[in-house]
Amino acid sequence: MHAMADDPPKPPARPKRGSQGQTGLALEERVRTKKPPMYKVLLHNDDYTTREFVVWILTSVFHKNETDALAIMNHVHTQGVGVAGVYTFEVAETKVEKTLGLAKANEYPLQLTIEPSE
Ligand code: TYC
Repeated sequence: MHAMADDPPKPPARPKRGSQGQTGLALEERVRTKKPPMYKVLLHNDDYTTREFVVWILTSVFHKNETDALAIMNHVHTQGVGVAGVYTFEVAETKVEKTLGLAKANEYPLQLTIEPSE
């Protein structure tokens, strides 16, 4: 193609914008709008860990009240598995590590797993 002799000059390109419409904002100034992926910490039943220890884990590590802790423990005891909480991956990992450390220190075989939520 050949431009006409008197075609108007093109204006400068529009500034490229980010997903939030930002132009020159520093990374630190960008507003976090997207929710991070969330992960379920699953608690697994076994025949040796005491009910009392599981309730204590749920109150002290997972910050459940006594009523919720008892309900989760009973759910896991009868159904085999249950959700201790839903967190970002890093928080989920830390709670699993803390729980496994406490279980090992008390010689309980308590097991937990992490799985994506949704
Ligand atoms: N099944 C255990 C018992 O009868 C109690 C228990 C509940 C163990 C939940 C683990 O994640 C668990 N003592």
